[in-house]
Amino acid sequence: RPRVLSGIQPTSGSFHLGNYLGAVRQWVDLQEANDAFYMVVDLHAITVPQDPAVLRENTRVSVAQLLGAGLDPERCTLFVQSHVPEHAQLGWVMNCFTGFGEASRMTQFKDKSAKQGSDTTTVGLFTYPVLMVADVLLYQADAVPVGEDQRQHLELTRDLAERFNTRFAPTFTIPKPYILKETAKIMDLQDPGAKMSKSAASPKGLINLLDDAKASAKKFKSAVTDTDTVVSYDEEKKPGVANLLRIHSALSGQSVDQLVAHFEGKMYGALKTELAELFTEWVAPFQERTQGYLADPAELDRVLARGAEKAREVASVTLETVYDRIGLLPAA
Ligand code: AQP
Repeated sequence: RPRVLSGIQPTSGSFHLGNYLGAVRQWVDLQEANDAFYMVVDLHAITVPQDPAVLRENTRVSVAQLLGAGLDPERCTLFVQSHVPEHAQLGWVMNCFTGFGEASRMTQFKDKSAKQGSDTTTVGLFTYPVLMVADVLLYQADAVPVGEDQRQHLELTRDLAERFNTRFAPTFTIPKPYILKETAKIMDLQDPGAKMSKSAASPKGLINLLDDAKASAKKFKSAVTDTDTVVSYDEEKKPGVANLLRIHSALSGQSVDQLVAHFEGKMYGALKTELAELFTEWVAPFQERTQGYLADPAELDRVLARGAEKAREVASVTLETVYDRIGLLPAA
């Protein structure tokens, strides 16, 4: 069975709709026919300041949300990144095979560090993509389901894997990004030129899955569109409407063409109201399941212990091969 691997940061008390539609939904689908490894990447989260108690709690909430979204620990391996020390270990090795210039070209780092300023930007944030390289290569993943914003990091992963394989011997599977065009980039509801992100300029543009559904419905209803009135799909001229249509399509299963026909002769308000209803219907059982998992911390711990054990079985083999290939002396 093909191997898939992906991760999500526990950096907020709730995933947002972009995380879900861009990544987590595909994780759930892919667990059926693949050997799937999914993790909450707490080591990535500490590249920016975190309150220790909040980080610990958010890690649990993240795991509960993944289960609430439909991950099944019987079908996939679900774990926390720091429970598998091989990530940090291979991360260091891959740092030593990454060019400084190469790492400096990562646009996510450039954007984030420009916002933070050089005194608060950590070296960890700079090498974040290299840790992600290690995350993927440890599991010999064939495919990595992510949103569009991770494409460049995946290209770095492929480059480093090829470099290593050429210099030593075939060691790593070269992974492919698994990015679904329709949901690769969910946009901010208030600023359809920017991707939906937890660091959004205005909370009104961000749909958090664990927020009160009524508040989210309001956000859909006040989404920024344009001065036209016809519901049609045009990413360039009508990015706000295009984003709402793509979200509707993802939640309802209807194609964008079907939706455009459905909303013919209706105004934007109809699209927004329907979308608010669709989301509310979808999110209620998701929230209920998530709360259910959070109410049983012992079960959550069992899932994570088993997940880490299964992950280490694979990760330790890769790390041992890498250490051997590069010439580290095995411990006696
Ligand atoms: N807007 C989005 N559309 C589609 N996919 C998205 N992803 C994130 N935003 C969108 C995908 O979600 C997965 C987890 O990403 P992450 O761990 O980087 O989550 P995050 O830090 O919560 O993402 P943000 O909100 O984008 O954070 P900041 O503001 O810190 O950059 C990934 O597969 C990602 O592609």
